[in-house]
Amino acid sequence: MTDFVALSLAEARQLSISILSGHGLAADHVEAVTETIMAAERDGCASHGLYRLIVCAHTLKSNAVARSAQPRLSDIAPGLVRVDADGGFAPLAHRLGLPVLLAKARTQGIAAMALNNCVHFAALWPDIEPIAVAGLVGLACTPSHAWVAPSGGTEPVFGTNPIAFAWPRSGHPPMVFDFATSATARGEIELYRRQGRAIPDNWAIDAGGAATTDASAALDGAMLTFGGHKGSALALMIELIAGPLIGDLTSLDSIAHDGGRKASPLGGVLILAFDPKTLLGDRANHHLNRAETVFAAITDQGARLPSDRRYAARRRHADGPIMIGRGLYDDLLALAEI
Ligand code: NDP
Ligand code: PYC
Repeated sequence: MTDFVALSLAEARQLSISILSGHGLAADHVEAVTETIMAAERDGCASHGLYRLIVCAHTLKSNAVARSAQPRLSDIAPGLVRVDADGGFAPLAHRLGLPVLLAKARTQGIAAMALNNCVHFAALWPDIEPIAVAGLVGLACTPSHAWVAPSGGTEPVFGTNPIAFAWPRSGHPPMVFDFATSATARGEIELYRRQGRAIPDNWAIDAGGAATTDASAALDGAMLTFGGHKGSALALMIELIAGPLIGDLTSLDSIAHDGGRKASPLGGVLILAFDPKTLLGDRANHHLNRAETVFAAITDQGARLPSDRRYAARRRHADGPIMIGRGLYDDLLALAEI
């Protein structure tokens, strides 16, 4: 049975700050990365919560991220903003660009932000939930490293390429979904490996191309897309629109750039924002309310909306501790003492 350690959010935050600062990350990045990791831990996203500190520390030790990167914003068109992250972790670049993206979407109805040259180690929903909190609709995607075989193939081409979507709701937190286009996130398989657990046999193939339930063999082989050719096509789209379309790396480019260091991926993120008020004028609220009919038709039959589990975890952690496995806690303490 796993032994758990209870941490307050303040203790967990301090652990993150100690680890990231101790690995030489500049203070403004430490703060932004910590906020992203804490949001995931608070919302019960284990693969991208405190566990990510191990990944970020490894990325820092591998010199695969710029420790003092200075993101630069370019206002390239009425509906387009670009932020060059300068090879740093993505959250600070996102923070710089988000207000400009929102302002552009409000005047143009639709706007896009390209985050370029960034190390994206995180869950994607924190990038777009604030768009829906501001009353707009958000969509984001990013390639990663070539770990995933296309449907019908056996060699990795795609990243785990997440896609996230956020919809504003009156009187409720936004409806947000966010998932990898692989059968699961790579971080999830890494957690199975840490816990010595077998993975489902439809997540990955081993290096010889055979289905495997061994997490290590899966990580050394090729992950599979979700939904066969459908997930494969979505993964391909993400390679294209958050890679070449915004002048950034594909997952094949990113893993080649990594050169075996096994650090977090380098590349771009494409974020779109739509403003219902600009698109629909006085009819915006009427049409947004029509979405509520769809949500009710889902929940009234006992199904749940994406993000409901996350918000429940957020409420639980508002006045209670987070629980992390003893093994992870010990590994994090060791990293904090470096
Ligand atoms: P999952 O397969 O667990 O899917 C998660 C999404 O599906 C969430 O929006 C979740 O909502 C929703 N969901 C799950 N079960 C249900 C259900 N029964 N009914 C309705 N909705 C449901 O996630 P993945 O393993 O694919 O991805 C995990 C994370 O990894 C994501 O946050 C993703 O961004 C991140 N990632 C990041 C990458 C990067 O390059 N930066 C690469 C790949 C993944 P809820 O949260 O409420 O459960
Ligand atoms: O879990 O697949 C993943 C992932 C890649 C980059 C960040 N997370």
